[in-house]
Amino acid sequence: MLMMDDIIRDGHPTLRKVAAEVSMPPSEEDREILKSLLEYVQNSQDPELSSKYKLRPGIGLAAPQINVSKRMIAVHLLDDKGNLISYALYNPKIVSHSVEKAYLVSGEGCLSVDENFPGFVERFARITVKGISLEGEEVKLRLKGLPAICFQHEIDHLNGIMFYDHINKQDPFKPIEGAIAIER
Ligand code: K1U
Ligand code: NI
Repeated sequence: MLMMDDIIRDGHPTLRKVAAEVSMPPSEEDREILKSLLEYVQNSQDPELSSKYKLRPGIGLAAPQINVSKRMIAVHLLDDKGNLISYALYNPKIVSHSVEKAYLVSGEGCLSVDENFPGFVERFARITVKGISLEGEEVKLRLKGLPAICFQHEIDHLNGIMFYDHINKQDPFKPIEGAIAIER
């Protein structure tokens, strides 16, 4: 079971690397790593487990955040209609995206960043993601709202990009032309 101490923090070189593709079929070790990412986000949202093990709640986690530079992510959250969006994917890829942009009004946080970085993080409003599930099936997801933002945050981790890289340094709350403001 992953703990907060397993999560590397900002400044660690692995967070700035481009992660390697996972070869298919995955090894038993890679399967265990991917399962552990999903288990962390699920446990961290359970009030009893998060308090017992001092887990910072998260809605997603990427393998580089546990110092494994391989293309694996887990996402576990409710969409705006209350549907559970829960996926653990190997080699996730954004295959298409909207021209329209979106951002979270409250900004973003990161389990690998202890500091607060206020500001708007520009994202695509809608994305289509392809990847391979834990069961080895190819999945194709059409996402918008918070799930789309979360997948972009996690896929950025696979490319060595941190959320604050997208914040305007001179004017962190500069309005983003034509973008959808997402409240949560
Ligand atoms: O990748 C990570 O560090 C996890 C991060 C993902 C994320 C944050 C903000 C926007 C998109 C993706 C987090 O989960 S930070 C915690 C968080 O946002 C949250 C936790 C519990 C409930 C609701 C939100
Ligand atoms: Ni993060």
